[in-house]
Amino acid sequence: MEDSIQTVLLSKIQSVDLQVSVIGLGYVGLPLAVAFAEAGFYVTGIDIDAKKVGLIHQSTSYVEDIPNDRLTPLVSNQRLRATSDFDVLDSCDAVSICVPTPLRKTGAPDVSYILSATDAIAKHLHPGMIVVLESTTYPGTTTEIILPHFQQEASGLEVGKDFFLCFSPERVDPGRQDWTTQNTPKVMGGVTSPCLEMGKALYESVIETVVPVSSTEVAELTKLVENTFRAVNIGLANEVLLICHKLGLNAWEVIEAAGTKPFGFMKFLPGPGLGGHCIPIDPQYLSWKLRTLGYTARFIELATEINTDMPRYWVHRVQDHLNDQGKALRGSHIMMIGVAYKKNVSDLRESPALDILQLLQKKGANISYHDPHVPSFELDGMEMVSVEDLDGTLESADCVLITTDHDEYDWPYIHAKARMIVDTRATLHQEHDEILQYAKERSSP
Ligand code: SAJ
Repeated sequence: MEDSIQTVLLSKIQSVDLQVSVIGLGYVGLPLAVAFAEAGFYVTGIDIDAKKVGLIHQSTSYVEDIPNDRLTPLVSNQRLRATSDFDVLDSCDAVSICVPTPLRKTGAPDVSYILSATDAIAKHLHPGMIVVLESTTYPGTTTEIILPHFQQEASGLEVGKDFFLCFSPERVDPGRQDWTTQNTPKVMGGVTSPCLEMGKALYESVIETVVPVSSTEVAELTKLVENTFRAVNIGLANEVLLICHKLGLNAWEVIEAAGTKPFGFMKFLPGPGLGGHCIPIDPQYLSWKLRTLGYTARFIELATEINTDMPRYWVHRVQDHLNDQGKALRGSHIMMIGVAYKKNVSDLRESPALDILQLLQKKGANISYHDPHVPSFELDGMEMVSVEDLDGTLESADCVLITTDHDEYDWPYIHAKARMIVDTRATLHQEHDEILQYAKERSSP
């Protein structure tokens, strides 16, 4: 009797004789493609951006987590290739979708990239194919959007028998060295049990721990709960800052002291607001889905309100500091240290520093910035370039506003040089072990 499709697939996975494809070669897709290639699979990365395709062929990485020397051997021995041509899917056994899932201007999910990838795959869907969606999205996307499209375009194929469809959320934390694609546990849900079995077998050949769950909806919601947890707790940390401002206390000291509790507390710190293309966005996917079901996710709405308003809070702090010195914000020179959305990355997406910059400009301030990771950027038609002379600008600025605490900076030096500092990251605040040590010294008889 002819081997079943599942048996053939499992043996191809075990013998690392599978043609794997990854659609979307960004900060999630490229590391995943590299991980599959390093595990010995033949990987074809597909991206509509010809520039990315070209750079990969030159073994030139554009993703901070993947150095060029990890690409070179894979490209030269043809384990990893890249293309913009979706026809390669005809010869692929597995395809992972790692495309962006932004928000529309209305605040509703923009799943257009998932739809394009789904449409492209549907045209090449064939027996023995494993399809895994990794892009963060609302519960129901896999079974309500992808599956019906496949059933419509490839009606002769049965899910769980001829092809296998899963959801497995990405958990990449850009810039992180300790947790990588290979060693970060990966949640996996399948449309059917055979789907889960196939998806799990494929990913276990590359990722140390695959966590099976009972459905794609559970996997989709798991990711949103992870990031909503962060957004809500960052919102609480920001509200602690507002509370401490009212009480005349240092929020970082309070939170670091709370962080000395060895159980039952998880430290989050106040900041300039919520940046990145995940934490500010993903909870909106969940609250949008819940609104369609007539439910308001109040924690998400409240956290969004607090986090979104932080840039305005910090502009008022700059205004108050200048005012204390008899200076108006209008006409003052503000030097911003760091514009990326978080330390040690170059990503500007949703960066609160840009919101602060625009608010300050609207009030007539003259802005310059320095960021070693962002040599220049364009914002609403305005080109800005990182200043060359950091020292000189520190001394001449009416106020130095610290918005991104990159590790490269010598913070005591910057605090000493500046005439006035507003520090959204409390770059000189004591870490909790120092507070612990201080507490021990104070309490010793
Ligand atoms: N932030 C604070 N206070 C905090 C922590 C973060 O204000 O205590 C701010 C950051 O400055 C940044 C934003 O929140 O603007 C998001 O920070 P983040 O550390 O969550 O960074 P992301 O969005 O690059 O990465 C997150 C992952 N982060 C961590 O696990 C630490 C993780 O939640 C997801 O794997 C990833 O998004 C994703 O792709 O979903």
